[in-house]
Amino acid sequence: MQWRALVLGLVLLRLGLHGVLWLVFGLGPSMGFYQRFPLSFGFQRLRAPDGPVSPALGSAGPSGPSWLQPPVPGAAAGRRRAPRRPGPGMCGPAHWGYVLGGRGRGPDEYEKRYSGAFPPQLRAQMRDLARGMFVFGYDNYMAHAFPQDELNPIHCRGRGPDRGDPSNLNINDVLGNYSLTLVDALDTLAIMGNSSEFQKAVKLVINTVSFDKDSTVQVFEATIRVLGSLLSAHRIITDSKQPFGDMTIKDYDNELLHMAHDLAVRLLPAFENTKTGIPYPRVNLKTGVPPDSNNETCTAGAGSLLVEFGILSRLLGDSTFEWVARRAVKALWNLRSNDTGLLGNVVNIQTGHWVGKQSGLGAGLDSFYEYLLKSYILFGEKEDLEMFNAAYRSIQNYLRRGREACNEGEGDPPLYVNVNMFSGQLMNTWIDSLQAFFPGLQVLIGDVEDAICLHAFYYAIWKRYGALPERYNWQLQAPDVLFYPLRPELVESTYLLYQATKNPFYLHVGMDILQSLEKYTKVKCGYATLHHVIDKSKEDRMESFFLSETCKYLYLLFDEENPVHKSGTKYMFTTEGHIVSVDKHLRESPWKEFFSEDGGQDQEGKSVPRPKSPELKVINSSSNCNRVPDERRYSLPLKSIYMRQIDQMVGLI
Ligand code: DMJ
Repeated sequence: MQWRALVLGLVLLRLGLHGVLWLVFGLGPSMGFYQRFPLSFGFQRLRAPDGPVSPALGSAGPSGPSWLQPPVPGAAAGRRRAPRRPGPGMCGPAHWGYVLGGRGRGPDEYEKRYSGAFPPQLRAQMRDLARGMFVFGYDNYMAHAFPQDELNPIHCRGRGPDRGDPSNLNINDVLGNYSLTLVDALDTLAIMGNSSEFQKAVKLVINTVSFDKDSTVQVFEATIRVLGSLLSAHRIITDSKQPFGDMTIKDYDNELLHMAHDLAVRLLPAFENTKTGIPYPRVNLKTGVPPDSNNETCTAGAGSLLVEFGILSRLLGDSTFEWVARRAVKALWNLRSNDTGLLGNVVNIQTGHWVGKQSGLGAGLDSFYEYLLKSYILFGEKEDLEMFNAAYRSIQNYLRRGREACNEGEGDPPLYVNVNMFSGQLMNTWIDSLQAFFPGLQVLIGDVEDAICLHAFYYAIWKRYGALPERYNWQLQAPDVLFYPLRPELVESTYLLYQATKNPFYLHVGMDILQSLEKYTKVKCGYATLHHVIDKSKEDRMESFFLSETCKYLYLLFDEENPVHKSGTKYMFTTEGHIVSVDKHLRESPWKEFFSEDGGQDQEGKSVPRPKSPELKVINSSSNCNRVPDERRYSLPLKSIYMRQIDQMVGLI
């Protein structure tokens, strides 16, 4: 009989508790005890102080985040107006602070952690840590890997193209047997003020690197990592002001520019025999486009060549390179959806048919957007800006989900999702780590508010794993693809946001990133790719962008006095992080009238012949642009309740 008494007691207790909850919280019996207990105060629909139910933080709500829903028509246009203030009927930040377990009066944990000053000694310490990181990777590459392309940092060996397996594109697209890591690292040496090593490295490149190689590489990778670096180093050497110290090379005879020219000529076959003008994705540096070449290319790969090709053309006075790169951009642009204005991520270069209809900001499209804006900044061609502005509008209309303003209002924080380019409908629920570059681009166009929010989302993911997983599923709050190959994108955005806001928050972010790189990726001879961001197992690979971008942006973040910010020259970063000064000479294009308005085809769809190449002619650079200092200060760039919200949405707290 004892067990019956026990059961009866439990039933009575449950009914009693149910009754108390019903009375105290006004929960109707129909909601069901088991359904609603334990009560989730933070993530269901909240009751606003004055009555009506307001949609609040939706991430753990029954239907998931509001990012699953299509954007409200016209919301993007509204976002460009002044941020909305919470009205009387809205669930304002103060209320959320309470609901989310705000820590009462006084500064909460976010304010305590991030709002304090970042002492100059600590900044210097972090700058030295970033420099040490670069030096450790670079010295080990030189000791164990040079003249091969990459360093295997765990086994202290070099790595070149995978000749045994030509289909190993992960390796062969990038490694051309041309001392990639050394070439890619050149301007980082200059930015860090290491003139002796810069001079030594340039001479090594001139004396030992050749592009006459039987290597089939991706046109995009060879362009951004090698061509871009050669051009950047050439400009540093020939800059009459020498802001980084003495980076001149005795008897320099434009060798790096000649090498850039040689490489670009070897890439040109990719632009031939294509019906659309969109280039083949790969070429063999000796023999041109391989006979079995793939006709499909990603949009970013084909459409982000204009910065490097344009600089080369303008330095040489030879329109060829800019012409083919611009023709590719326009051909892609003309294939955008009539309805949404969006582009897909993979296209057939002969038919112009979209093979990949996903439109997003990450892999396959990222640098396409970046180079529309950066080409305009560098060359001043209005059509580039017009394309960028139109693309940005479509992105806001179809990709952006979440609340209207970053730092005001209610609902989920803004996030940019992947959609079908024709319908604008959500295609999946992941974002990738490449997309973390986008806040940096938003800084360049002055959309700092939105940049702050998106950056905070990526930083929250970083805090959770000590790295960025290649793909993160925001619905499952878990990584979809687990590796982290030392990518720079989050650091890049952190650096640019720091430059725009001067808010010490971004120094804290940089310190966090530096420390986790040291902790999780440092190995015997360098820094290793994380194979798995959760168990922190590693792969024996250090990609060249670790030295050319990740270390560079970290160093610049903490090096307040660096000539990149202080010299009076305006610098722009290529997509591989190479600096180019924004120079009036690059804005002169004597061949403009030769360019076809609609891309590289005539009425019958035949390729328009390229203009002839004049003789090699060097236009020296000197800049006269002045930086406008940005004096804005914030207490926290993103209000702490929103930081907490984001941390909760990635399952961090
Ligand atoms: C770099 O090679 C470039 O930044 C490129 O645009 C894409 N991302 C890689 C590094 O992640």
